[in-house]
Amino acid sequence: MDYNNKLVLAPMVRVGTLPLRLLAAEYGADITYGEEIIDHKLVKCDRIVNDYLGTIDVVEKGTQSVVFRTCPEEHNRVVFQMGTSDAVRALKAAQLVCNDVAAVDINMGCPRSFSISGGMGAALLSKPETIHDILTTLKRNLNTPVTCKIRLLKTSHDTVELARQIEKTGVSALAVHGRKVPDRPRDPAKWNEIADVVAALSVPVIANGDVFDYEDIQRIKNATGASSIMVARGALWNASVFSPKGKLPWEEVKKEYVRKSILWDNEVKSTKHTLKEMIMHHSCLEFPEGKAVIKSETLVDLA
Ligand code: FMN
Repeated sequence: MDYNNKLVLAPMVRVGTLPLRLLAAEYGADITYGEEIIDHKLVKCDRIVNDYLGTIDVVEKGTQSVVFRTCPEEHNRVVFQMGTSDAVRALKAAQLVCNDVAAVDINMGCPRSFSISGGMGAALLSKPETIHDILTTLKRNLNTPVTCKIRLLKTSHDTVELARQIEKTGVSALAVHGRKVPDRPRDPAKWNEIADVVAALSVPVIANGDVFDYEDIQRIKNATGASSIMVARGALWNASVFSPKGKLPWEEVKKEYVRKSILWDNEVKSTKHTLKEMIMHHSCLEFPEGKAVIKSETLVDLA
């Protein structure tokens, strides 16, 4: 996969399922990440061809819950993001999905206590040997491109050092979220520190943080020197952020999102969560629409 000059939908838990990925791509995203899925969960799953929907489903044994759903239309642009702390388990998990996706990405930025306590996400940032093990094991054994996504370390020097070590493992690209582990989402992303990584590496760096409008894409490109840009909240709130024609009214995007959720039989929890996030940003959950979404139990209720 070519990682230059691309607009990228960021990985987002509960949000980045098939309907949002397809919607973002329709509006102009070139690469679309799925939500992070933990390797422990994946190794308990089966890969099932769903002839009815025309999808490939990764389904948890026993519960039959769909952990990941993809379709041939997105095969060349969907990135499977995994949470892991162990090379052998990561490989076993990745082998289940690697032929159905364009790349496998390892999350090295998640600051939630669940990830950190399991040695995953941002916990990996202070374990360069484990990073090396995981990435080289995946690289050696998969034919699918391998990438990872990091946060900034305490100093720019430390981030660049780690990024150089990651580059040596043979990853196809590195996404850098321009915040440090203790930073909150409202803290401004440090585009200047992403620029230091871009300047030091030959491998494509995907810059991430604080892109909310199409114009911000050029601003972050100028500030970081990165040619590929990743968008999370901007796309959650209005997936048409990727459109060079400018954003569509969010109500229109929301309707299309619900339509796609029904077409692809998206998990209710995911559609509900995503709609709540959209409504909280643009309107208010206390209004009748918000209350109705909160009460909904099925996709039909949500529609
Ligand atoms: N980052 C990951 O690497 N994996 C995830 O699964 C993930 N889930 C997220 C879920 C939500 C709802 C949000 C808002 C962010 C999530 N992130 C995750 C972080 C984003 O990918 C991104 O790095 C961060 O939000 C900064 O980008 P932004 O300023 O465009 O929002």
